Amino acid sequence: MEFQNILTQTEGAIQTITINRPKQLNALNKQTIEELSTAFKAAEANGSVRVIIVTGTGDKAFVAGADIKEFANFSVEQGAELAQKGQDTLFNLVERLKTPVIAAVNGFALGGGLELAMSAHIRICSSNAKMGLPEVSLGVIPGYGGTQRLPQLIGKGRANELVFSAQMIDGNRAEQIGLVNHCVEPEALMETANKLATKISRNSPSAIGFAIEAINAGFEAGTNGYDTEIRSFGKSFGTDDFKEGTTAFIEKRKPSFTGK
Ligand code: DAK
Repeated sequence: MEFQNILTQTEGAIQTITINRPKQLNALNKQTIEELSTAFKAAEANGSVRVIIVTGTGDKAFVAGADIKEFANFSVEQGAELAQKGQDTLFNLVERLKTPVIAAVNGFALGGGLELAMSAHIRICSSNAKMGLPEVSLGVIPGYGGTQRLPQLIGKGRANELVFSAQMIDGNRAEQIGLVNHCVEPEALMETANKLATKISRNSPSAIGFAIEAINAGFEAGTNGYDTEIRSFGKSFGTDDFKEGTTAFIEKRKPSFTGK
């Protein structure tokens, strides 16, 4: 697949998607959002990709936000329409993928950049990361799910403070408050993400997909997460992965999962 603003690289079961607009600090313009959407869908459809890592080119920025030059002249209608479209095309899509996504946050993750990282299932950042939702300093609010996912991750009070103050926090603070799972030195970022991805890739893809569905269900209005868990738990008994996992245990060998 030909992309202009992103790079994809697959090694074994791990696909790395790199946002590649370094001159604009990897800001998300419309085309980049569309390319990311296409790449994530393709990775999910590719049965051999078991974990996706998303990161940004260089060590200065993961993503410095939505492309300010592009949305500066939007009207009320365009704003709402594009927020809906963006959430469907990329941010909700990522959160709902059955293939786990790890965001490897190198440098600035601001606005739409942090919102993308928060849509991922797991976040690892480098100690030089700078994260925040500065939208209110531009006269808008976070429009790609930030007002919902930030309080889910760090609690309402802390989210209120970050959003209202538009302040940035560094990687260590982000780890302290649970915004990221791990904060590591910049040179260890990709290695740490890859190690975790490798660990995840050895487990049952179908069970991980069911787990993502059940965990997400608990955060969806009008959905009972416990009911989803019961249904998905039942479904997992019908998979080849379940047969393989239990047989391998009994035979005292490592399982070889197919994801079916
Ligand atoms: N958009 C476009 N270009 C950006 C950018 C951005 N978000 N961030 C940086 N750049 C560009 C700069 O304009 C500059 O380009 P040139 O002037 O050289 O052509 C280049 O990247 C390098 O940036 P700086 O020269 O500013 O680099 P510094 O090291 O001095 O500063 C910085 C780094 C990250 C502190 C600074 O660049 C900065 O404050 N950037 C903006 C951060 C920000 O406010 N991001 C936007 C957050 S709001 C929507 C839904 C959601 C959203 C919008 C619309 N709809 C549904 C419509 C979300 C909005 C946001 O993300």
